[in-house]
Amino acid sequence: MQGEDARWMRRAIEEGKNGIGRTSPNPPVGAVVVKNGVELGAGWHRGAGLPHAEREAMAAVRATLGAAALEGSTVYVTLEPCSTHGRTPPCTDGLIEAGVARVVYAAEDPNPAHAGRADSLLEQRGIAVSRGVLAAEAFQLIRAFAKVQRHGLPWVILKTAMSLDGRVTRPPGEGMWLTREEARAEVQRLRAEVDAVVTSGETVRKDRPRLDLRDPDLLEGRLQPWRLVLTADPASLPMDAPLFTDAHRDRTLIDDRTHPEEALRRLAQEHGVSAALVECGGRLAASLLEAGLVDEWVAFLAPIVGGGPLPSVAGNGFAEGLVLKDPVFRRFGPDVMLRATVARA
Ligand code: AOF
Ligand code: ZN
Repeated sequence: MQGEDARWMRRAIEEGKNGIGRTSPNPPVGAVVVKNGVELGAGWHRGAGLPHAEREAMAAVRATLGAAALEGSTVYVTLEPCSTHGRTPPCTDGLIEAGVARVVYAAEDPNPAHAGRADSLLEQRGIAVSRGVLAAEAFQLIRAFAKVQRHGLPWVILKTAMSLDGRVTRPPGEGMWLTREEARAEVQRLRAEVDAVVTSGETVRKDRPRLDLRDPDLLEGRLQPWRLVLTADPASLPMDAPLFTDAHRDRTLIDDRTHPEEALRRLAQEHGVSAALVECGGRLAASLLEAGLVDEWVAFLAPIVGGGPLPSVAGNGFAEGLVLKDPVFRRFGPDVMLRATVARA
């Protein structure tokens, strides 16, 4: 039974991954309906205001096999089913009405409106409940949502790139890119994972970046990310730069660089941002690390000698007590990427 449960939960997690970068302020969630060892249907939460994963999975079963097929089935869902009305009706009611026999979920809902309520509501109606199956894996799906629920701040991914001599520039006349197309395609995928891209006024002045999604496949079912420029001197921003003039300029925000925590808090509270990607120069990178605002670090290393004065992280003492956990290395063309979560020792 336990091996079976883990197997189906893995399947539900795979479904849930479809929602990454699409569901904020809600979490990505996946669900699978199983009966007699056979998958009857699966679904994932497509966005805030749309049906939750377990309702999507049950709807898939109704559409192909009819409502009666749900009776006596087991529903695997990566997150504890919700139990109060939000934008949508409670999933506990949906599961009860469908006549399912058993509900297996992975992670507890960090939203206090739902946390810890599903078990007794379902059990009172004769539905067996198992919780915690693959909870750690499923938590990876909701870590950004959990950060906002617990701290009111988005999950922040810092992206840096540097040459072998730790610089962010190339010799004069060689162009501005350190990394090649393969690594830059990965940065596009990173932008698709998040709801906002954060940069500094300095970077906007120097690089005039677009900080948007270019690939129509990545844009499918997603909005362009918010773009937040942190600056102490808004008057010095080049208002003819793409961020302020392109088709989604209404999703560009300017905030006070001297209070980055407040700016990030506003992103979460006012713009529904669960995850943000920081793409900036060394000074802002260092100040966010020093302020303990970074949750994950994606560092690219390019096999060139840059020269020039600018290191990819330019600060003092930021490394005190910082540990990088669960590092993953990957190669993109000639470049190398290290991705790890940032924790305090
Ligand atoms: C679930 N299944 O697929 C998701 C859940 O405003 P609503 O109705 O969309 O409710 C949002 C809350 O529901 C959200 O804060 C989180 O606690 C939970 N998300 N719950 O049972 C799902 N996405
Ligand atoms: Zn729900």
